[in-house]
Amino acid sequence: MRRGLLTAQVDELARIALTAARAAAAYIRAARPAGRVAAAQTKSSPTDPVTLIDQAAEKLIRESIGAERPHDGFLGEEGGGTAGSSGVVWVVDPIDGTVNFMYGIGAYAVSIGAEIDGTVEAGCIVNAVTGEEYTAVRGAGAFARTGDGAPARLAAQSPPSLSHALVGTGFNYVVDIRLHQARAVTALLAHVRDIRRNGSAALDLCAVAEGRLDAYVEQGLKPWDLAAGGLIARESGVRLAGLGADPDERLTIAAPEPIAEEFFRLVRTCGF
Ligand code: LIP
Repeated sequence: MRRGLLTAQVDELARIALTAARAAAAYIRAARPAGRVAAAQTKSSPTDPVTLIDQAAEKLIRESIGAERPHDGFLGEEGGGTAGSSGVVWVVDPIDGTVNFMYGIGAYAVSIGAEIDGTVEAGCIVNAVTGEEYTAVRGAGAFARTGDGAPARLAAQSPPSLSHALVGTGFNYVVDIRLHQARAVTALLAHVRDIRRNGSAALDLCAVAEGRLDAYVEQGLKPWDLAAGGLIARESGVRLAGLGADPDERLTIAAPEPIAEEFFRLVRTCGF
């Protein structure tokens, strides 16, 4: 239940998020040099990078949102958490797909979610390479916009059967966890069409929402990986779960009906 916020106020949060995400995506495009981008530092492992552009993009987002909503909380992948007093918390990944960004692989995005009392009420993801925009407000649907076109409503598509499902996934930056995940994905592969490891959880969830993937499974997602993409997927008709009812860092699984329940059962038996 939204804390006394009217629909118009949540729509305003969605507008603020998209304005900040567009500005950050434009900055990322302009700031990225040719060739490979160096890591400024690493986090969970030597292969978990942060670039100066990640950090600058998050600062830009924080300032853009803060200028309009100075009393909100903020949780960013690079800068950590800042408490607010309004009940609204912005959950931000300035570049989801940082390794893709470093290598110049065209799949990295700005992801911004607006959370109220622990529930994401509005969110947007902007592909920083193509400019594609994915937006959603809880209960009002999910939309995709390319170029100057009008936003088109997203309705997830289901494959004819689980054996025809193209499944997105990702692997952890910590090698022991990655090896465990590789064994689980090997077991999964025997039952689905194929997997795709695109390198951005946010864009993978958008891909399920728009039918470019049939399902998604990943472990280790942080709140900023999942906030906006989880809302966009749900609002397109995709079901999400974890080992239990809700997706979390332990496990995030996503698929549309009618394959969702069968896919969830399969994932939970493959050893994730
Ligand atoms: C990434 C995720 C991706 C996952 C990577 C990493 P980052 O986020 O979007 O799906 O497999 O390990 O967590 O680090 O680029 O913001």
